[in-house]
Amino acid sequence: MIYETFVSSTQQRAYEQAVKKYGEPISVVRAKQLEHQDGSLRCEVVIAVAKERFMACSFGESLMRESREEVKRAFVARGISPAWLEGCLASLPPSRDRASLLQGVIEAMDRGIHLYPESLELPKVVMFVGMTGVGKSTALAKITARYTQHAGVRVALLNLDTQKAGAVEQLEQYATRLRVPVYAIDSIEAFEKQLEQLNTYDVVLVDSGGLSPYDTQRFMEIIGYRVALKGYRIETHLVIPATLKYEDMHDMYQHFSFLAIDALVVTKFDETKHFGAVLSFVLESSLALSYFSTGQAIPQDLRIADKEYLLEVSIGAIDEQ
Ligand SMILES: Nc1nc2c(ncn2[C@@H]2O[C@H](COP(=O)(O)OP(=O)(O)O)[C@@H](O)[C@H]2O)c(=O)[nH]1
Ligand SMILES: [Mg+2]
Repeated sequence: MIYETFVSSTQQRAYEQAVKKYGEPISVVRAKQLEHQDGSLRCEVVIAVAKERFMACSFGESLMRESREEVKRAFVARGISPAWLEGCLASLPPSRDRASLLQGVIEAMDRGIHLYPESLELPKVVMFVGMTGVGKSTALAKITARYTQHAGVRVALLNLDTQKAGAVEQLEQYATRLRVPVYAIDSIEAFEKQLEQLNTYDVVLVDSGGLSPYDTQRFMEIIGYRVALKGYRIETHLVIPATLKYEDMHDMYQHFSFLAIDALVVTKFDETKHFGAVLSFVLESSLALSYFSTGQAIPQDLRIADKEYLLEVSIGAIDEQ
């Protein structure tokens, strides 16, 4: 047994302090009231508690806080957003056990990553948007190769990137290799006309680079309308490289926020070793992942997005330290 003294100006208050710390029932051993020279009261309540209860209530809180901080630091060191971690740790049942906190965070990450399954509901228009140089055309070529593997699926490419030097030739080269037609489109009118002519195609992949946001917006409205009229589904994928800073990923998303983004393609997995920014962005934006690009080679350097891979590269071996 441990004897602990609570002091306050009234006995009631001293007793309440003890209850606040230990909860009820409490075994009071002694209560004493002393009067100071200035007339104020000093009231003492002495209680008896079992040693385990004393340790748990005296040090449990600070141990829990310490474990939580330690787990948070481990993830922050891997570039995971502190704000996301705060929210996540606050939602977990309090624990002093570091391993169970780590496990809790990893499970929350697993639940927080959403996937966008590749659909063969045809016909459809698949549109890739993103800033210049992020890897849209390369990823589009790889995905074109995937669709052409399905017997009887007719695939065509539309290239709206007529501004970036060499972009038309680049896509033409890919298209020749993949044996699909490609059309360079320089206006919304040309797009409408071309889509009309492609009405026997099942998958029309659109490389949208080079358009200003305003044009993209107008363009999307028109294809939304046209495509729906023809019974096409539309998928809009935002393309972001894993090499970007977290804030830049948010800015890019913001830049294209006028579009209804269905999915996120993450490129350049091979160009960094730090994936905390991507993982944080995925968790905070809740965007569903469709593909990962892991290199320049077409078509092989492509993965269907999967949670295990993203978690492995971003926080692998975090529990072995
Ligand atoms: N290392 C690496 N390079 C990539 C990847 N994806 C694209 N690139 C390269 O990045 C550059 C820009 O790609 P591109 O597809 O033309 O970008 P776009 O302007 O968005 O269409 C090219 O040199 C690509 O080969 C990737 O996953 N890994
Ligand atoms: Mg391009």
